[in-house]
Amino acid sequence: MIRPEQLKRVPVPASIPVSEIAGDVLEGLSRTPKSLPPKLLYDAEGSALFEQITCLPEYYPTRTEAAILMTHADEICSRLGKNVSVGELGAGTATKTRILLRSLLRRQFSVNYFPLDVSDAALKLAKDEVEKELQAVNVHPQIGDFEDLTFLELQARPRLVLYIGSSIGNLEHVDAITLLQNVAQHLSSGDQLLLGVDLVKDSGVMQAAYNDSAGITASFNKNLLIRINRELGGHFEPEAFYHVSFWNEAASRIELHLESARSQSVRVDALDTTIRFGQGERIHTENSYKYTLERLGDLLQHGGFQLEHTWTDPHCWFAVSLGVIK
Ligand code: AVJ
Repeated sequence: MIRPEQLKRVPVPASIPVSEIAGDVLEGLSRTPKSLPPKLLYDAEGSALFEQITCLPEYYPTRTEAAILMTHADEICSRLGKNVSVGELGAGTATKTRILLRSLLRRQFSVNYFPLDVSDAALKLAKDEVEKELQAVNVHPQIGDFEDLTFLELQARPRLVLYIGSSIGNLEHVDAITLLQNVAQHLSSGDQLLLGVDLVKDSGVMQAAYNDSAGITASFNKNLLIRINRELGGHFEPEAFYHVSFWNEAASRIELHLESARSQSVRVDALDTTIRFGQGERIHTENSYKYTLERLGDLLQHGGFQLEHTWTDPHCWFAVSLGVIK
């Protein structure tokens, strides 16, 4: 098992234009039940809090996936095409990616690596860290979201696309399939996808990971209110909301909510509106879908990839799957 402190970490700031969050916030808080898109959780402060989450003793996904990558990096690389170029969706600071790149460089002279992320700052760190350690990797940062994946076509074939870290767990099933189909559309026969997803397991283990005893996940969740206060002139009192997270068995997901401790009205200046909350009323802020191996196979297949191999940890808590375009 890898200790969290063995993984080198750097804070990841992210940014979304203000106008975009105004529309999302107004729409989400006008809805019944109230909800906000999970991407709003990842501003600079939220991304730094998520980096802290990844080091918590209760938060198993990051270190479990890193252990899978470390244990099987050579075998994973042996299943890749000859002389691949590497693209990565939501690369962040590329901490786990370096595990794979190290191993890849034992099989090919150099690697062209195209990390895509919304955060300029994260990409700069990714480029610095990767090029400092691995001189034979040429980093070509791509700033943007998953709407525009044309950069994949700039990559020399054969291509490997990384989508690790279980980020796909934030998406509804249809959206996850649509995203993979989108990726597949920019690829050619023989190109491959390495996908990391969190698996269904004992509900106590999953629930502890999203309700840590240090309260970091609660701060991460409430940071959304602080962000609205800062960027939209909101008047939320974070102490007047509880962090609520639970396992929704029927939907196979962990849900994060913010629950109003009392009935209250909150003014948001930039939206020129006042939002009313009943006592116990919740804002749904994030979903983290957990897969079974069977549903992971279906996801890849419906996304346009043929499953080649899946690697898991000894507890079968997390899975890393390799798929190929036929
Ligand atoms: C970044 C989506 C992979 O779902 O585990 C962690 C987000 N939220 N704790 C996850 C998250 C609260 C995380 N992902």
